[in-house]
Amino acid sequence: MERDSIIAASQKHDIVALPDGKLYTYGTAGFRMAADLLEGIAFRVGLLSALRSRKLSGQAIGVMITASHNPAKDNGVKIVDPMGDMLEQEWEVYATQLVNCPTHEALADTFFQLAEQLKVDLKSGAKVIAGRDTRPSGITLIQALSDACTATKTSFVDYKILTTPQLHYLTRCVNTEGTPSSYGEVSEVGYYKKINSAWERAMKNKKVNGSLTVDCANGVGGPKLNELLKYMDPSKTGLETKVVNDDVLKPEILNLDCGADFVKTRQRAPPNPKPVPGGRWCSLDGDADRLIYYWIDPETTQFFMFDGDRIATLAASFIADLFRTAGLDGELRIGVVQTAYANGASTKYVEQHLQLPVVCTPTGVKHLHHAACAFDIGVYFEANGHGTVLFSTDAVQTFEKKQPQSPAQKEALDTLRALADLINQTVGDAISDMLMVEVILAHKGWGLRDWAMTYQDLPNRLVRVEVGNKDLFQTTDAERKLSHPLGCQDEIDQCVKKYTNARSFARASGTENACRVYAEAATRSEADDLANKVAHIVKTYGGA
Ligand code: G16
Repeated sequence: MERDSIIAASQKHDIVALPDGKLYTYGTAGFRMAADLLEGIAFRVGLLSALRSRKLSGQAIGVMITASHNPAKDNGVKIVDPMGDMLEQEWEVYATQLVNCPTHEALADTFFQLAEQLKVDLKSGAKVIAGRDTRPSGITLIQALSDACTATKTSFVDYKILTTPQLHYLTRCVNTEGTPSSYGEVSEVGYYKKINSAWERAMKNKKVNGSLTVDCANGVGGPKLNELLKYMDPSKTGLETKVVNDDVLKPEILNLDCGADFVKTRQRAPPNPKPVPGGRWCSLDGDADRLIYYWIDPETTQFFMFDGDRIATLAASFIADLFRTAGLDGELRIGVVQTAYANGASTKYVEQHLQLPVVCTPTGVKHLHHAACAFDIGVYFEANGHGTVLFSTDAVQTFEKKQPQSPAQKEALDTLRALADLINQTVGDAISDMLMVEVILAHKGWGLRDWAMTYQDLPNRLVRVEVGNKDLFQTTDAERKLSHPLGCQDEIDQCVKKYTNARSFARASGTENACRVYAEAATRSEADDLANKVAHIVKTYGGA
């Protein structure tokens, strides 16, 4: 591998220096910012992936180009480890080191230094696979990534346009192909076939009640869901799906007034198409890894949102029921992983009603995924709809070995096995999560009204606050408290005390140039008022 080739390739993909000597950081979901800053970063991420693949004996590393819920002008680069989970956190530091090298020469030197420090054999083979969402800027970023692979003699496969979870799926498939733990056929078609077959097994003898309208945020989820639907036979399961907001030919309307982030933060349905009261609706985000359901009560016209907390409680209670029916309770441990954004009522419901343990981690699926692995069945969802259910190898083997003693036990075991295949085990996947929700509602014979009645959310508000310098805000206690700027947390605490059953916290976003403030309280007006007061405190401490 030649130093000169790396320098020459890097010269085609300059890095843009940030003002005031600021450094790029690997955020909640990789490097994410205005797309025109990302070309050099994508090249450098390619170098990092070439090192990581070699360090892991040539296993393929995935790179996803997406800015998910962010506006169309943004983009992002995110690295996926061989089993489809997020890049190991220790390596985020090396990624940051490479990305912040001031010159092409310094970059090449750092690349070789890292190889030495990490004992990477540069003569061995390496592989990177990549995918991108529908943002036009993705094309240039893929080219930069590909050039880094060529310069480091790393094999590169471009899977072109994919949802983020599809790229995670493919990464795991590539690395397990031909082994006993093969995750599936290494192709997009393989993904559709696997999901559809698991869906039909999970829905055996069950029928969906009523049609489902899916808002795809005008992102990659639209064409990919339409593709999956070609493999699905509605006559077998009764699932009639209407796909809306699936226009990917106008990049500027991506995530605009639609999608899961819109519904969650505005706490209302997208204006177009206007939801019909009583109908079952859901929204995906721009790269189809988040899911939010919603429903308008035809009697009261009240809007109900079923966010990540609701999906987690639905899944945990259903799986716990299946365990009891299958005679597995006591044998396997189910746990729920949430973040500080989880509604207090959902945490109480899981702990007190479902009698299951809850773990709280910082924001970012990388943290939740890790914590969920500690359980036999780890249900993890962020309130924003990003999450999945992880089945450990032990759990899957237990389902396989268990001899059913009755038809009911057999059905429960068959459903558990099907769910383990239906639910994407690599990362939150809105399409697979949506089918999981449909399976559960069909098995329970529930409409959305029944789901809404499981517990009552505490009124809450999420506010985005633009500040002079978001990096001033540092957190502790799984982001529930600020350690810096000094004095800010005390002011928030004093403020929270004035409201009933209230809670509030602030943190810097890892995907946007802003802080986020969350507040919940006994009434709508108290939650709104508290959120605004805390937002004001944050603004005051946030620098000019
Ligand atoms: C990403 C992460 C999520 C996180 C969200 C917001 O989602 O994958 O885990 O909750 O960003 O993060 P932050 O509050 O730090 O901006 P997505 O859907 O944008 O990839």
